[in-house]
Amino acid sequence: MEQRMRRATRGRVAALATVGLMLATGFVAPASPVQAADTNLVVNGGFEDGLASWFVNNGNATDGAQLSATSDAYAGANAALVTSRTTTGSGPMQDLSGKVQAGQAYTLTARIKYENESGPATKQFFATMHYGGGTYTNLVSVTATKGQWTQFNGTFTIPTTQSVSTARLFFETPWTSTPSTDPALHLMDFKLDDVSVVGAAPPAPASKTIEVVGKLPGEHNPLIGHKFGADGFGLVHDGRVYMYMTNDTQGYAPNPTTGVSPGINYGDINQITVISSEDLVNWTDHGEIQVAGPNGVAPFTANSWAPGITKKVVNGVEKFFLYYANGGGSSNVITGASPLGPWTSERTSTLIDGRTPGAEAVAWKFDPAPFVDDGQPYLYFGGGPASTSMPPAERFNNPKNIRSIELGDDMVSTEGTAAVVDAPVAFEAGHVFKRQGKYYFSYSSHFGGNDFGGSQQPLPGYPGGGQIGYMISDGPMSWPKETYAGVLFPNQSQFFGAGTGGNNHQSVFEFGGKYYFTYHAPTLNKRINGNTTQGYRSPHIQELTFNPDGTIQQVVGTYAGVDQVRDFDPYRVFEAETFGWSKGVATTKVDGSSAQFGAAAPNLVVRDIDNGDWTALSSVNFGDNGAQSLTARVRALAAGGQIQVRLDDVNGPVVGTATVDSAVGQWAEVTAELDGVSGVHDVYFTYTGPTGVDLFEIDNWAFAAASLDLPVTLTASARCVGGNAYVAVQARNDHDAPVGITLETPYGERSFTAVAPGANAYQSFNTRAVSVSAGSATVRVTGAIGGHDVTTVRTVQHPAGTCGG
Ligand SMILES: [Ca+2]
Ligand SMILES: [Ca+2]
Ligand SMILES: [Ca+2]
Repeated sequence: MEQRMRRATRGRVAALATVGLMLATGFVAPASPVQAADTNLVVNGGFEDGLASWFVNNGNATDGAQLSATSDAYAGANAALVTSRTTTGSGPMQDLSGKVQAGQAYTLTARIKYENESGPATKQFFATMHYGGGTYTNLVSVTATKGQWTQFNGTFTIPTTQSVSTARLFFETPWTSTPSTDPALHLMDFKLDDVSVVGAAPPAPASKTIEVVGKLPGEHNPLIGHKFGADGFGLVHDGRVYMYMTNDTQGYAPNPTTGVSPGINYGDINQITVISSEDLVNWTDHGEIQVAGPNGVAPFTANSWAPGITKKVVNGVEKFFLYYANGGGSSNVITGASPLGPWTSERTSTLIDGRTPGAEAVAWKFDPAPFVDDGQPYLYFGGGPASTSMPPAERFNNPKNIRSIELGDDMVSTEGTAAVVDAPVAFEAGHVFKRQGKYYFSYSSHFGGNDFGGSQQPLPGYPGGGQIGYMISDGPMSWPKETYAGVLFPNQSQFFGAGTGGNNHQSVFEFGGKYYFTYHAPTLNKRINGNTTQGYRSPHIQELTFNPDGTIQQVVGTYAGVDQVRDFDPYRVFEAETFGWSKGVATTKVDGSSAQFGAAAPNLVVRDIDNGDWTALSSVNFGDNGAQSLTARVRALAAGGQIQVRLDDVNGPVVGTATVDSAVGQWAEVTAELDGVSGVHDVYFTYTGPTGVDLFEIDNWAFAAASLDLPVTLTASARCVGGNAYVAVQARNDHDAPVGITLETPYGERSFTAVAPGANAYQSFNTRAVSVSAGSATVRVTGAIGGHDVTTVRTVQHPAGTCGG
């Protein structure tokens, strides 16, 4: 079937190639769109980097050959040699997907040579494009003479209707279904050199930037509106909450025209997204950890879903252990020196897999959630279809598919045998926290179906599909079904409506004396695409409250979310990738460390800033004395950009403007003088400039407080007492609160504490000489202004003085 398609395609292609040649010879050259851009799309076309970027066509299962480098080159030191060809299509291939474009014309050149003694005196060769499936198009052909380098040199135009999502260029001999009947004629070895495909530059990758306001001003869910994140797991460390999430944005690929992405493919995901906050409303984007895959921290794993994290002191060093699902089959852990890394792998194979004692019957050995109880670490994991050895009703109600196991003191090994967590209607997402001596296990329930014994009745009180149930126990490894306590959170679609159903995954953390519940919902996906969502999930948080008997009050999902737990402090350097709300921007990791989080932490910048885009901070406390200026570290990308500072609304009054007039392409600091900014406000940074271009990127911000000086009135004099000259210094406290005052002279110093408003500090210093030259005294005033500790240092001059002789 496939081969017949190939044959049918060939005739059509020859005609197209002819059209291409007409274009190239100038018949309609003035209209040709391609001649302006001379970009060679082929990498390593001269094989001077060996076989890098080349492989053997494997479009059909029967295709096969050996590819090697040869020093018998047309040019340079190397060419490619293909031997052991099994089909006529078996030849050197390079992937041009994402580079060539429909409707564009390209010029293809290459040099080819064959030499087999038993072969024909001349032989036709094709340069062919495989567009995926059974679609092959011959682009350019040449008839070579045995033993001589012969040049491919032609032009081809890709039809406007051709899908180019797959486009793989290769070299072959003319097709026949039975090449083995005459291998000398059909399957000869050949050499290839100097391959180029020149034409329009590759299109820029489609933008992933979320253009809608995904988190509405005033609302606190979803936590972020500029990217997705699922399976959030909260960690509290050093006054901040860190959220680790499955990077749902990784495979997000909105169609540039429709704005709709293909549905989420978990197989694409091998990164974990990290955000953090000290107030639960303004979140800093720390980017992604490349956990799995060939370039990952743990390259022996392929995926990184559903992270769980904890910290523990091991051998005197505090470390952070980030567990994750390597797809459904196993779980693993990487180690961080801080919540933001750097990350290393202490293992060379997965932590939880088919070898884990007690986990043999668990279908999906995933969703690992760590819990440390007074230094003893545990891991909860598992889920998926119930064992078919159980009766259908039991498979449905008590599938016994989740496990608990002790971790070793090193946190990267297990000890003993995993024990069953008999969670009713369990599916995935086990998690444990402890409160007032009781252990709480929460989990996500299954959706029924054949994996759970078909259509069955849940037992009274047991969860429905896709809900978060929980159990309360006296021990971290003791979870009989009798510890089941109810549904802690119904399916998110109950609160967020059409398009927001599906799986869920939760965690619980304690912060500032309150408990918080994390879950996900495709609410940002819904804001982008309406009720037909594609499965891209966003992190949410609600407060978790308890009844007097320790049971949990069922959580209600809201866009309002949780209260901001503290005002934002603007008087420091803080990352621009921190915001409560945003519109139209994206972030990207850059080289170098974070000005706010230190040398070991990654640094991001805000990018894709167009005219009209904005970012905002919630509840910024400028204090009574107010702010004097804003400094931004920016990289101009166009002339004429500005940063406007507004209060309380995206259309609020502009209280300061920074003109981004620094050199294009260079990082620089720009400053806005601020007028009348004091007290607590939401702050909107609105971006303006020419339309149609990215204006600038922003790395970090710093507000400067209005200058803080303690008011004081100083006087100094010289006097004569008993034949000695004295220097007298007086300082009056003009502040509205008590201050400390120190008077310093070459003849001694004196300190006064708690000098009341309007009161004086006074001291007459004996010079122990009959005269004193004119000089100065230093006065040091310490106090507080608007909650800030302030020291003001002033000097005061005194005249010369002589005791009369
Ligand atoms: Ca070469
Ligand atoms: Ca933008
Ligand atoms: Ca930054």
